[in-house]
Amino acid sequence: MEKKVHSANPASEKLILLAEDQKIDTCFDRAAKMKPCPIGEIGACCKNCHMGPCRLVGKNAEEDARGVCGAQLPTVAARNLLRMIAAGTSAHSDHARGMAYTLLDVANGKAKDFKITDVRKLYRVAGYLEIEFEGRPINDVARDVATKVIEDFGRQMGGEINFAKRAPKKTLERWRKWGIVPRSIDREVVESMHRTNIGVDHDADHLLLQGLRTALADGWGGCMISTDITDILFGTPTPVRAEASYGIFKEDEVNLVVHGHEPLMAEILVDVVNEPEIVAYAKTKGAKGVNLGGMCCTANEVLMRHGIPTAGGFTNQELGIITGLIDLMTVDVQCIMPAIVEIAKKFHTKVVTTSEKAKIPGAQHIQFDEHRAKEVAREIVRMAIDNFPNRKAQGSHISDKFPVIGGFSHEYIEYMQGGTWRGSFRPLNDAIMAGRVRGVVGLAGCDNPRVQSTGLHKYLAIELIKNDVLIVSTGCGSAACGTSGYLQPEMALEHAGPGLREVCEAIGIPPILHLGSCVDNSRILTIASAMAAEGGLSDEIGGMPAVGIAPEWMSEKAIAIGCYFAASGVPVIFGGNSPVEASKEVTRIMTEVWMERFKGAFHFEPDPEKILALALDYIDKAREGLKLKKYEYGKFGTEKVLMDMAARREIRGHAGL
Ligand code: NFS
Repeated sequence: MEKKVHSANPASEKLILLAEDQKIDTCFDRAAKMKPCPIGEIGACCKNCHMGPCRLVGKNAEEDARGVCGAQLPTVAARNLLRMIAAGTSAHSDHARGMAYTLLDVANGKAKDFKITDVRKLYRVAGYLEIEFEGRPINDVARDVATKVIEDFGRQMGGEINFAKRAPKKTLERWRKWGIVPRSIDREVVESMHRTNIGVDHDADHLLLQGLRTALADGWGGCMISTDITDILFGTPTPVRAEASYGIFKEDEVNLVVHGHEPLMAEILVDVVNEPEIVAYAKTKGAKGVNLGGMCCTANEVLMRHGIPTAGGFTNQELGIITGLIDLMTVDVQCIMPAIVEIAKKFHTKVVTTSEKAKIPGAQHIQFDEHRAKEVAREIVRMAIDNFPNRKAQGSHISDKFPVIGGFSHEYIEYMQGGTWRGSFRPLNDAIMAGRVRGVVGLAGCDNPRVQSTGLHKYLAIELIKNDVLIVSTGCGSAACGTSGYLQPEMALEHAGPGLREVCEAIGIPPILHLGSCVDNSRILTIASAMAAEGGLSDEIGGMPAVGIAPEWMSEKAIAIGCYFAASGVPVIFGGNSPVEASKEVTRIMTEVWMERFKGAFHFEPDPEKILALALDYIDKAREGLKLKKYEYGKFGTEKVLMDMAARREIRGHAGL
């Protein structure tokens, strides 16, 4: 029998085999041993009260099966999904709340180690919020911005979240028509938990509409607030060189890894690791310095702004430790496997939890506090340095790594298409209209040990760009592309179809644009809104030749993201089995009914080839709906999207392409 390949990343596979040899348990072993519960997996298990858990199974379950209270499958599957959306929304949004509080502290002079880095972005956001900024002190504007977005968490008496009006007018009108404009983030999460309590809301469609309202509070609330404030505090990303995969760890330096999601401490560490006293201290322990690396979405945050290298996404966290080269790993919140503590014990690695919200038995806890950020960061770096001499000649010092170009904020993509004053989405819209670019896909979400990890991302990334589809990627989608070498513009251009390649070379962008962390999926919403405003395509997000794909999703956050894209008008395709498969009615609502109402849909499809076919079909149908030129490989109109040579050279030089 052919041996199962666990990961599409050869470096990961080497580490998995090494772990097997040394009897080190990883998520890949656990995924093989722990089969998913077949009832819970398809959404047919209700455990919302203690008369159950009730299993709604059997022949004709949709019609016949009932829980003790009488709940039927559509209710149960819809409630389960709504709880996933609420959990995902709360995660992103709690992260955003921390960012908003930090901005307020900075404005009030209470977080002295942070500053407002991007005043232009502050003004842009102030503009969205209708806050006066001309001629006012920066801190006053920042205070007003922070205060106004903080209202979005707890507004009580109806109303709408502030950034809903950043959506195209027609999109917003659809939301209003169906009553899904979020009132406030916390309120939607609380109401979702209330409605799914025993004996409250039993109408699947009604529950799912609340799901969309909650998801919109995530996308146009939590995620967008987080992206914007992170840009204000730490700078809006511009193209930057970095590296990806395990080869980023250095033999002769202290390797400190930041893992999790919140960028606050990681940003401070970027400065602290290069302080002369720190470097001198590292030398006293025999290291040349301190090498900062990232994991998961914290990695994406600091890669986008500083070129800090990434060891990869979700499934790389245990494997990174097995290299034996990580002296200390800090973790804050989300997507952190508690198993890393067990693996770390087999090596010399120290795991340090830093969030007041998250502790792991066996890990050391050092509370991060933004009011004394540098002090805490220095304590952690010194701890990493002190651990360097304990490194053993153990583990597998893998040297594979790939160059990466990241840092594509929506502002920069706009700038690339016409410069500071003429920035627009005209060239991209024109290229889509002419059929050079067939459409756009957002490739996002987790990587997953239940499939050949990162393999689905890799397959889809290459096939899509071959088919002239521009990819915007985030989170572990970006990590999967980065650790495969696909975020090197030359490599991606080599695979891209002729139309896409021509456009990318003309504008000076690669075919796969790394947009940032998972909360930065909000940048895709902003890009889609800008494309609608630009004209020539759809005048709302719905109807665009655009699709969202999360082929290896596993997190509840991914479900919230999928739903906010669907509600915004984007057809979404997730890999793996459907968590609502038990109910045909719920599946119908999420595909057909949402398409009619919002021009978005949510599919689950485990077969990657079918995901590709479905995505291309959606794109082609959208092109047809917009009466655009039929896409034909290698054949496109003669419209020029090109700028003059000087402009091209300037932009490409800036991007380092
Ligand atoms: Ni988003 Fe998936 Fe986690 Fe980031 Fe990665 S697993 S849902 S991409 S690190 S949040």
